[in-house]
Amino acid sequence: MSHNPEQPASLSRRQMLSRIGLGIGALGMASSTMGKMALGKSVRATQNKPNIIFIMSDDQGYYDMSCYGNPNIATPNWDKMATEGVKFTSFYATMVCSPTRASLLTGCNHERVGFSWIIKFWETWALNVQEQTIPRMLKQAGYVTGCVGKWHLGHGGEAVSGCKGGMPKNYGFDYYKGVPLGHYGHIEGKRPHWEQTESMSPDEVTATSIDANTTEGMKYLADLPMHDTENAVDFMTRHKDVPFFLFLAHTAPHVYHWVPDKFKGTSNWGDYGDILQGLDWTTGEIMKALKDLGIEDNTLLIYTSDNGSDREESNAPLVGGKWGISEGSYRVPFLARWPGRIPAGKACDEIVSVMDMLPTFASIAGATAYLPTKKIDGKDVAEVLFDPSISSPRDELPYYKNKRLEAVRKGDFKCRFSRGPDPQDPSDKTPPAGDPLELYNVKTDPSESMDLIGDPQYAGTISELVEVRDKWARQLGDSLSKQSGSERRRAMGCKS
Ligand SMILES: [Ca+2]
Repeated sequence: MSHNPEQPASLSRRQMLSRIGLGIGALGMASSTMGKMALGKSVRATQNKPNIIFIMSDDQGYYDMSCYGNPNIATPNWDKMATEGVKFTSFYATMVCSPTRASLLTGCNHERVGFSWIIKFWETWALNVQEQTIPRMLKQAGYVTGCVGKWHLGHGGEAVSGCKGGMPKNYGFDYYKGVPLGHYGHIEGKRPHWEQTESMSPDEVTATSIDANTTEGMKYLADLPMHDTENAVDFMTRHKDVPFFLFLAHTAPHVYHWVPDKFKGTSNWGDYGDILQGLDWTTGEIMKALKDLGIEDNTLLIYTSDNGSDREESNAPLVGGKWGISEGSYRVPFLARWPGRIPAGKACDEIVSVMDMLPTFASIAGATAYLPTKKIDGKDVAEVLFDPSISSPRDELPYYKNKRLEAVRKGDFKCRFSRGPDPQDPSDKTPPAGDPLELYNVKTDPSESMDLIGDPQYAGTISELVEVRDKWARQLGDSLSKQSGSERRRAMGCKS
């Protein structure tokens, strides 16, 4: 068993109330029996408190929507979001699941909050509850907050049975229903499906087993985006009269590629295309619910992915894929729609990052009084959403891969740094670790196909990028240059 080096030695005692064994049949039941619950401190008074729905898929690449150029799939609902809102073409997540989610919720680069890599099945660390988060901030500003779907920010280890301090309600969510890891985790054996209702305490959870090795379990997991969407609509319906924040985190199109029955054979792109078309349909259900509930014009709806696809063809024209620092790993689709506030049918190539969401939502929701007191990295990009022709306040971005600062972008340029020659291979002539290795203009050449490193006219650009790299390395560390970073904060342990 490996341990996250960020994890402190003292571990809190698990106090988890679970009622395991309800059976698969109970899973599809929506929580409609709860009836209307108004947890918000105030009723919606003005447009100053719009609802915010943030939908994030798992491993969906830049080319996995027809509005991003893929002719083999039909994604009319994402296309509708693009037609009625703004399509961003330089939006950055991170290279893998947990770091992006930590970055989203805290407004920080994932390295700042100790989230260098994925939380594995057997690991017992979690996002630190001391961090201010989007749901806690918005809750303080009068919102009701819900999370549905994939969590992956702390689960307590092998049993995946919940851990004090590591579950969604510990971070400011009023409601959660979903899987603690991804749907893929269930192929390893029975894993739980958690629910934390509005009336439960933060450490309390109802856990129901799902086993992907049964026909019933696999069918349920294949249909998980539909079940999660049903639960999301249920949450929206319960709280339509107060401002709400909903984080809908889908488990698809991550491997394994289990196709919902309803969408089998519907695309021209195999099982994977069928799954995408099913996911697109669920976004249509969310938009339909917004309209039916009469809250469409007072809701900011965002759709994005947590990292690029591990299928390179899903990231075209970007190169590389999940796990790395190429554009195909970090750069993902991002659509934002808010009728009457966000202009319709615009594209925006300004740099925006997942870490910008927290300050942006604070601005949009009138919650700036509850911004984190600790340092964050996010920028308020609300004005870019409202007017995509203006410059983004973000002009630089570090590309970390598990504590290695392998690239930075500033303005139009991205420099990749050497990881050094293979010590086992004397013939490897790769430059020393940390040396500038490749330079690309990723605005005009997002495919990273024309290396400008040897062109003397870019010597100043390279120096500037090295300065940016050194600044981030001093703050958040860089194992390539053996710096530990003076501003890193810790994740936390959550094992009993
Ligand atoms: Ca992912």
